[in-house]
Amino acid sequence: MKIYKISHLAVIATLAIGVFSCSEKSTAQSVNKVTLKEAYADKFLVGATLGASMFTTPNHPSLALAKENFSAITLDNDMKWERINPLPGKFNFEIADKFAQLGVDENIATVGHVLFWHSQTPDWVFKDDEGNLLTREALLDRMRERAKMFASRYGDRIKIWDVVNEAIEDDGSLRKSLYNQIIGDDFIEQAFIIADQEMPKDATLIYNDYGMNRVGRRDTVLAMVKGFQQKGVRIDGIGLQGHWGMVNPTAEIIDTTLTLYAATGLPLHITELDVDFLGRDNFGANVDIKKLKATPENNPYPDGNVPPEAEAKFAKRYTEIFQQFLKHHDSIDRVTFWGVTDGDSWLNSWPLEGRTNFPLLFKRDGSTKQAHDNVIALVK
Ligand code: 9MR
Repeated sequence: MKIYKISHLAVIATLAIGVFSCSEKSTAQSVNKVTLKEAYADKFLVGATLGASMFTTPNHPSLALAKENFSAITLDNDMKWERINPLPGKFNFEIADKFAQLGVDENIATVGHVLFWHSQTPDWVFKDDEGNLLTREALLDRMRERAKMFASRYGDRIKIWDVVNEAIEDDGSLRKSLYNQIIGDDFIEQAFIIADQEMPKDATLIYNDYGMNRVGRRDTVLAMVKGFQQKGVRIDGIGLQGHWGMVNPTAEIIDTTLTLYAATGLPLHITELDVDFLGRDNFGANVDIKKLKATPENNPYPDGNVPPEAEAKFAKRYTEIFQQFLKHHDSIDRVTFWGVTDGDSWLNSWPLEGRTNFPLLFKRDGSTKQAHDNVIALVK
């Protein structure tokens, strides 16, 4: 059992004490409603992603909601290479420091996102002083420096790491990123070897990707994990992002997908869950897709008022998703939502700029949706 599971148990203990000792002082929400982290405490961690503004805006409401409702947190952007280390030798640790400390102060598991990703990585990372692409060895050295930096600054506090993100295409081929171009087809393996050597031994090292149910990607990931296990290359978890639609992937496909990944013996992490209420089933979560325009057809509720029938449909979709997570809870260590409230979600500006989307369990005003209550009712 990983260390973050111990803090998970602490959540249950704190709860038990809380019920007897301080119910009068608790907020209305915690008296009347079981929170997500409480409801799922003996199943898996329930997480949410936090953004920089939650740390820089005094009393940001999403931060308070995160503390109250979630047992794991991830930073959406501020540990990415372009943010934390935009130029050689220049580091911005302010937000990541606050994030890591929040985890300690609130006894919330923290996730390091992300060591190596082709996106949001500055050009200088791949080039030498003359602007030429680095050699394989020079890039591997640069990656090692980054792993060392994270390990020395956060290794004692952040115990779950997305080591490589989105390196495999839908059809199962390796993404032709600069990492792949410079290092070669063993880029993912080299990244995990570096992470194993540099990150603490009690950290959970994860391969993370979207569309993990797509047969091409799925079979490549399964073969890769099997290969790592046979060769003794350390990998500690499989991350399924979960940027899903209102219909796809179906419950049946989620079931099959979780069954197949669980058969590797590695714990599964649902790392970036949201349901695209407005529809995007054909776009996946590929950040390279060109941005389109919002129209009244694809942005039907700009004032935020969702009709009850649509709210009920959304609740039903989350219910079927969590039914699958519960069915597979022995294999799942964490389910993290990509954002706290609808207002925080990246889906308000992707793939269409300026939409009012509704992908999460908390409304813009912080109140809970029927979907939230349904998800909790499943474990009562
Ligand atoms: O949530 C992030 C958003 O604020 C950024 O604009 C976007 C840029 O690519 O990245 C988002 O997070 C992504 C995550 O790091 C990796 N998986 C897909 C997520 C949504 O794009």
